[in-house]
Amino acid sequence: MPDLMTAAFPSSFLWGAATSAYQIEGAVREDGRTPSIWDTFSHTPGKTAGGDSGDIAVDHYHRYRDDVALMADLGLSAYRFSVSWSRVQPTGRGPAVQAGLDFYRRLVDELLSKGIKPAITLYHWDLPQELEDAGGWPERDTAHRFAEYAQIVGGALGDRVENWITVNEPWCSAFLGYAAGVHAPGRTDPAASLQAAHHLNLAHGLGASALRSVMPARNTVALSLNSSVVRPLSPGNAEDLAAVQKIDDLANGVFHGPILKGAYPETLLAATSSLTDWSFVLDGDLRAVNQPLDALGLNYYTPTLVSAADAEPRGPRSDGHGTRDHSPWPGADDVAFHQTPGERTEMGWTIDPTGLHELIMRYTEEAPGLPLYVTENGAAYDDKPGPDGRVHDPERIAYLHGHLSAVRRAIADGADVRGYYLWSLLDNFEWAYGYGKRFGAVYVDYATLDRTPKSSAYWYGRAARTGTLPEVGTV
Ligand code: PNW
Repeated sequence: MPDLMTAAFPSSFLWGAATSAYQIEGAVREDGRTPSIWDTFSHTPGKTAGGDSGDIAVDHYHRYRDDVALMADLGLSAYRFSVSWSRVQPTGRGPAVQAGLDFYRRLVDELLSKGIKPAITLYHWDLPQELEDAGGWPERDTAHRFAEYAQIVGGALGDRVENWITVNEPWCSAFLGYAAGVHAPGRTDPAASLQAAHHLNLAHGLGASALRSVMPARNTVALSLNSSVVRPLSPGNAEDLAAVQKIDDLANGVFHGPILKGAYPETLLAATSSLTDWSFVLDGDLRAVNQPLDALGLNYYTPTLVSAADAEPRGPRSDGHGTRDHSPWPGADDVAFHQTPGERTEMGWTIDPTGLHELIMRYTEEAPGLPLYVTENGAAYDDKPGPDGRVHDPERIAYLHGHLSAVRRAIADGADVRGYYLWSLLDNFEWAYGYGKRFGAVYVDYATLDRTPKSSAYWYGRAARTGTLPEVGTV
């Protein structure tokens, strides 16, 4: 029996990296692109650290060839990126802008020429501002507009891109964007955030149908969820277990309920009944949302630790999302969030690879036969070039080694995990945190925009080329 830690991954396993349009492209006013909600939000004083915006980001729009060459040099076999909706459809509706589509076609062709398999995310949080002005995600029509956009992009690139993801982390869009207000569009309306969540589900369903109507049948359609692993502070305490149920519904069930099972969890409907009667869920919606998926993407960073809120706090509290006045958890004021013990990354997120194993096994049980991808996993550290100009990031190597080992263990336990996309290829615009948090395997000098692969990039590249995990400390 080979040692599990050194045992090879399946030979077809995809070793990828991931990015998103607004976080890397820049060129926000070029070739007909119009503002998205993230342009508006980041230009609103006080919304992002240091007033940072994606105006220039890492200039990937102009440097995509170099970035693809970097991936090829490292030996990656897949790349997940997102399309900027307002580059393709500036008003969020109507005919496409050819220059916008051409950029993505050039990028895809560059990837294919280097043997790197592209995966397209259609929506990674950058709603065209015009659609927000018309009501945004709480407005039902936005889901129909998304389906139209999906059809345009699928029609243009479906002949050469096999793997498609409709929406990325709808939890962040709905609840950080419309309840907590820490992400664009910065609204703080709990009832509207639940409506937004439903319309994101509907967008996924209508978008998946639209994609399938224009693409070859061999292509796969998935979505990426930042499914939380929610754990009780005191596993023997019934009130803490009720808190777990509540947060699990709001983090996971609100999406995988309708998408995988065709219904919202009864416990979710009950827990939010004082905020909404869910009458925005119309006849036929659940059928549109609950259509067969070809794969599911899981994004995982850290577990969530909760208890019932009681008068005397038990230990340090955190909801993992920084301090905020408004909660991203509608109807869960009776839940307290705690810091999971253990070492943390620069985001303050506790490092716990067992959570990734748990998450994969959960979906292996709940959705038997559904292929899984880890569509994001990674860590932010305070990276700096050393005197030799190199960037050493042993903490990130340890993080990746731990989480990839968890993936390997899940595969050994019977999970059908087809690939892993490291977040992120490059240091980039980390949303409300601006450029202060570096998630890249490749370091970006923000003064010159020069790219320098960190030691983790070489470590990961070796894993990709050999299909096994190099020992930590060997690059
Ligand atoms: C994900 N949370 O964001 C996104 O898909 C990426 O664009 C992002 O850069 C990356 O993870 C790192 O943050 C998240 O508050 C943002 O739970 C916030 C949360 C989760 C994921």
